[in-house]
Amino acid sequence: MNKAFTRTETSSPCLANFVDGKFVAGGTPFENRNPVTGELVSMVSEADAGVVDDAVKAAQRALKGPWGRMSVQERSAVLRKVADGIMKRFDEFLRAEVLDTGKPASLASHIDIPRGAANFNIFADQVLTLSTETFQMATPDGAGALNYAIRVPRGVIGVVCPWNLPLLLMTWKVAPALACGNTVVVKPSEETPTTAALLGEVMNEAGVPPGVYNVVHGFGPNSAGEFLTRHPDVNGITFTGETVTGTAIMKAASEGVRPVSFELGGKNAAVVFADCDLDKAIEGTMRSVFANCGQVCLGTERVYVERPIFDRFVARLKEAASGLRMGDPFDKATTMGPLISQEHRRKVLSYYEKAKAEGATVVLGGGVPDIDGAYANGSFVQPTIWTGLPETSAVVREEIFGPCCHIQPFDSEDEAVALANDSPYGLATAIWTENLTRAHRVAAQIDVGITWVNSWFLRDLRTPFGGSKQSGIGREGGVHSMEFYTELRNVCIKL
Ligand code: NAD
Ligand code: 6OD
Repeated sequence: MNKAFTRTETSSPCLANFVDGKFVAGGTPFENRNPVTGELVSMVSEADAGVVDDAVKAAQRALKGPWGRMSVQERSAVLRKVADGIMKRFDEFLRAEVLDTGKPASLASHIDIPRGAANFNIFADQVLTLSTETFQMATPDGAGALNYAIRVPRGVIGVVCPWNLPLLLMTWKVAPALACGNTVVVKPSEETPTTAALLGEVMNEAGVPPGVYNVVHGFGPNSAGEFLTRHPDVNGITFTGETVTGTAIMKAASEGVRPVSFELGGKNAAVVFADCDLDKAIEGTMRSVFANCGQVCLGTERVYVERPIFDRFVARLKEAASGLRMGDPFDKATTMGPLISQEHRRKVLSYYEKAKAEGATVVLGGGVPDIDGAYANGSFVQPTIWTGLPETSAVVREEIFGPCCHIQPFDSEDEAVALANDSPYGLATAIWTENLTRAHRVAAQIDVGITWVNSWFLRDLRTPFGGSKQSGIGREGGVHSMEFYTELRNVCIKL
């Protein structure tokens, strides 16, 4: 049986690597634990250097097999079948994502899983309309020459993914890479390996040839992540994760001068003007701070509010955040899950302690919730709001990646822009104002890749997505993804 989970009568289920269309065991299995209860979800087979090498070799072979000979139309049709395959097994993907991440099923069922499928459909469309360029040039003999560019796949793409939106972020890379005719070796996060492996079953069902999509499980340094990114036959690397990991991967990619596409960390600001629609600003900021327990790269951790509405805004956000409910992710009443792991909880709580030590006013939360019973071993933390910290505080400058924000007043538009820009990161911002002239003016001045006005995480998948400064290299989405996953070759014809 070619299934993601292998099981013997005596052992717990073990999630396998997916290489050349088959599920294969690797080295020593590691544990995947549910962050809601701390219980074992499954064992996961860690790919050793040999398994990673097998996966890369299979991906190289597949470039020259039926995949490499398929027309763009055929590839596009196969990708649509992959999207259909995810939707057919929606409940299975949903359960796997919820068990791995602990996020509420209500969230994963309207974001993670449908977007996993949508990513295949959008790039199946996109590849059909991809164009290149032609230039006619004069030559001394008067006959001229014609230049035209053709697009070719880059080859084998190493795809290294984080744990916060596992299926969504992985397919956001895999779908355009495959649409362009590449093959991939995916290294999902060690925290959330299941949906990447399940997708292997869907790939087989959809008729994706063996070796086109491969999955290797494991960790970063001295494990599958490093083996993959250092592998000389990987032709390009796409990575989403922490900026510090991006730095390590960029060093690995420099051997052999391989191109990289990076979506990295953020310390995103929201700027709330006094003329905003306060109800909408509170609803949007609630999502941007607390959705996915604050573990969204685009999430807001710094909120700047114009002074006349500062006190009202703080009180309203506190009231709304007090209504968040933690518990069983499959219960519709649950609106906030745990952090991904006990290790991440220790990191977030260390910032909660720093905030107190640096003299923050703790408006809400600041610790661990009083949850007992089945969830006592979960990695829950309280939704937390601070005011009163200096802008130099580590809590205001560093990415925490938890359900928390610091709120600071401002007195002028220029001051708000300067505060928002005072960060080594530049991923996203949300501006709340009913004055559209101001919105355009401020949006143009904030040094980020993505600005929302009166909304947050409203996604058109054709638009450029990515970060400035230390938040990334390159843009994903629509044609921008295709730029990374293809190489342009110019053909010059002397007429
Ligand atoms: P992470 O950087 O710790 O891990 C990401 C992946 O890299 C994992 O699969 C990990 O095993 C692997 N890895 C770690 N070290 C490696 C190494 N030396 N070589 C190769 N692979 C290695 O990130 P995370 O904790 O999984 O995710 C959270 C981070 O991701 C946050 O910083 C968040 O802002 C960022 N993120 C950014 C975006 C974006 O679009 N900009 C989206 C989601 C998450
Ligand atoms: O919506 C997307 O395409 C995307 N890449 C979202 C990233 C969220 C980060 O946590």
